[in-house]
Amino acid sequence: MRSALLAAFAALISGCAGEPPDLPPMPVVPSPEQLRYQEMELAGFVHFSMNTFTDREWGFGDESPELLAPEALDTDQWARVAAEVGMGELILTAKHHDGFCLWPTATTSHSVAASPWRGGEGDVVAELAEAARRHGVRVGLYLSPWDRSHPEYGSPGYLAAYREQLRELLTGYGEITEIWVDGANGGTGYYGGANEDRHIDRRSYYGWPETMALVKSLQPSTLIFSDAGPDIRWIGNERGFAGETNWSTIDTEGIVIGEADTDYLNQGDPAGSDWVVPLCDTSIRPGWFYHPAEDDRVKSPQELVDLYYRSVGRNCVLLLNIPPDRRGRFHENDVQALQDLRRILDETFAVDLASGAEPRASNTRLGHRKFAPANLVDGNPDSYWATDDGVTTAAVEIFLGTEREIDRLLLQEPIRFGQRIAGFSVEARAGGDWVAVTRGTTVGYKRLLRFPALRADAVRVRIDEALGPPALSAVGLYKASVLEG
Ligand code: FUL
Repeated sequence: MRSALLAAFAALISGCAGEPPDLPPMPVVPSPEQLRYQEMELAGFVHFSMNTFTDREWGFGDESPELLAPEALDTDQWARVAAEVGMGELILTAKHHDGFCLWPTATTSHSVAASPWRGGEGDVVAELAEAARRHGVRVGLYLSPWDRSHPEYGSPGYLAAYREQLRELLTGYGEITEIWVDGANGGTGYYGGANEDRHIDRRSYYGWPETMALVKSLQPSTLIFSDAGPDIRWIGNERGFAGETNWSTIDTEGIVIGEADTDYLNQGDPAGSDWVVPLCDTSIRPGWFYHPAEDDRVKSPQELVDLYYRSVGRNCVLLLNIPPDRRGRFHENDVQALQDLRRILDETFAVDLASGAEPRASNTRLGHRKFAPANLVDGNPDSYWATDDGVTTAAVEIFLGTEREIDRLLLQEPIRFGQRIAGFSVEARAGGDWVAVTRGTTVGYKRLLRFPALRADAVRVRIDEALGPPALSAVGLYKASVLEG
């Protein structure tokens, strides 16, 4: 009875006072699927196909299906390792440039159905999809537009086959969260025995608007990756890092897949009219496919951690390629490096020294607790601090109560309302004096900054420039694991 009365009273108060509306969104914001994708942070790329067995990076298209002979394909190991490392999705090369299809397609005889592997009954896409779902990992597929095996590549007949391949993949394997459209295109190839050089007009040949509409009609929530989005964009290099300035917005109109301005993709565009999640792709080894000679050239855990800061820590998702070997398993060296990466990140980010600290802000929207700086350190990703309309510079201060050693700073914007911050600087109070620590431009979903360790009892983040009233959902302070090196 008493609690019912209290609840009624609380309802009355909040009805009178009125919870203020959320921060008005910027004109361009992410879709719920894009938000979910960005929050995933880490995904795994799986380059596995004919090239695994021929020791090549780009097959010509004349490889015999008999060459596909994994001794012990273990997609369960791929998915288990991905889940342990914190990857939310695995993207498989269902078809690379050589045209060999890892599923029994009706569009070409150049597929697993023509291979003696599993007696011609094999289906790598199905095996991966089942394993990934067992481990709570989502499934994306890479389907190369360039096809060096197909006799009709370059004419409309191939385009029909390519679309049919998409239809098979998006109707036969459950939920596919991403379709990956690569930019490499045209040139020499087998092309059904023609053995010639074929070039297509990248602007028109694939009829991308219709092809992408087909994907969406088959699975509306599938996200499409390409140089030009529409949902996820290439970061402009294959070394896996974003610009220090990185806007999630770009103008996709006019971008031709395979001919994009890589600097534009690397940094994004504050005036862009499309929200396109930036994705950093790179391989854990020099090549995308497995080569025995690269077993000792796996990136070190420290190199991977550095990549994490330069991708996830710069408002990107990191898509890290782990090429299965000829057994059909991730190699032990790769698995070790991934496990060490996870361990180091867990150690560095285990203790947020800002958690529960006392924050202050130069301005709080409407002076209301809904936008209070306490939201920066409450561990709740949905709560946020924001300023009043018309305010584009502000400062937040975090008082730790006692001096702590720090060398990492995390900032996050509540990007469901858009991306706003364009410039910020950071100071720390060390021995009673405020000293400059670091500065940056964009924040976005997540910004991580590294700086030499110092002892401080307070940190100030000044927002020096923003496209609208600035907002932050988190400020975190950490001392890096000694294993970061
Ligand atoms: C490139 C391709 O040519 C490589 O083989 C690889 O698949 C990489 C992810 O994209 O453009």
